[in-house]
Amino acid sequence: MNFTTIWERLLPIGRNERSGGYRRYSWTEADMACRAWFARTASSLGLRTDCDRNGNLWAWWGRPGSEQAVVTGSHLDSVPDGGAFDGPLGVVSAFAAVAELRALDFQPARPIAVVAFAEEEGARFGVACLGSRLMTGAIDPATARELRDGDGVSLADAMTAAGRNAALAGPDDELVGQIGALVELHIEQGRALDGLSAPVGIGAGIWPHGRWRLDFTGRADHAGTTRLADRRDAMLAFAATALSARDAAAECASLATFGKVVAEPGAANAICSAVHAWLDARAADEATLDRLVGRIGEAARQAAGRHGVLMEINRESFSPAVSFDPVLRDRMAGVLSAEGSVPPLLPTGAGHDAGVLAARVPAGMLFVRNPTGVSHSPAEHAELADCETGVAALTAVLADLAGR
Ligand code: HGY
Ligand code: MN
Ligand code: MN
Repeated sequence: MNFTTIWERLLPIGRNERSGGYRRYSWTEADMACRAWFARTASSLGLRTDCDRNGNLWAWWGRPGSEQAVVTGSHLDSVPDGGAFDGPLGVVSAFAAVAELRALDFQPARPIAVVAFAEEEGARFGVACLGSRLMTGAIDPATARELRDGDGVSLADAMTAAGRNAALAGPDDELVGQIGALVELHIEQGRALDGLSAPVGIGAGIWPHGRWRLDFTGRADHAGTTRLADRRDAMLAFAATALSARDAAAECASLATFGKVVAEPGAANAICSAVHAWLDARAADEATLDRLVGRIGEAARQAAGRHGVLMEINRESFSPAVSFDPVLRDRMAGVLSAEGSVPPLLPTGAGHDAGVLAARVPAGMLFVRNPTGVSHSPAEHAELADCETGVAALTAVLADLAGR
């Protein structure tokens, strides 16, 4: 069973024919189909599968808890109309690496586990890396259970509907204690490797980043009869804020994005009563991130004041800066250098479950070249040859970490 075989069985699941993007949101039909794929693939490799209290999927080679395990994997959920590789490349590569080791009759000295973390994108319930945060105690379970999707369905309801006992969701110290090291392989969400003509890189760290919800409350009115001077237009306050955010990001050498906006009531001939907008902000360090978000919040307050609109800003998700474990990082570099070229060290602005686990266990990342750098888009792509190089790199790293 090789990479392509495993990859092609997952590829059609949750893909939207019109956009060509993926709509794999946690605890939906597409997610359940992904979970079934995970179980079939694991079983065909002779691995024992488990779904933990937080909905994360595990496939075990060896008995959990017998020794500290070497864990590898990523996530299967997507952003709306995301690409095929963000997440799944890490899970498929993990299965392919295990298949390769078993074909070589490798005898691991400690358990190896393939993992697929739940709700990494936060596309349905708004908090990134929800499954790994719950597992590591990085989010309050009661808060998490009450997170709601766009239709008002809570995480607890969604898990219950999928046959899970949501009341159990929460820290899993026993499981975390069984992890000796975690390595997540992921498509690079950028073009550094392409610029360096390198197929594989090693993660150095992750920028601090977060999500803030901004609510602009104006006054609904008729688009065709309300004088401009009489309007309290939430849309104008939001629009001014979005433009200010771009300027603030440029001045702070950081990133700010409004990718999700909801206008109420959403009628072409009615002035908005409210606009709800989600800011994604990222910076090289937390002080800069604080400064960036502070400036955007101030710009929003001023814009709201100019338009007679109320404004509230609330943080919904935050990921502190991550530096991956230097011993694991250097050990992976040594293994890959022995196999050929010295892999570049890459910082990233993209969040990952490995970044959440890094607070509790030695964690590291391998990146696979993305020729265009495009991600969170149907256009996301990695060449098969680079994916196979990624599998070979992960196989060598697992053999080293789980070897005698
Ligand atoms: O948003 C991120 O950085 C990741 O894709 N969850
Ligand atoms: Mn992503
Ligand atoms: Mn990802």
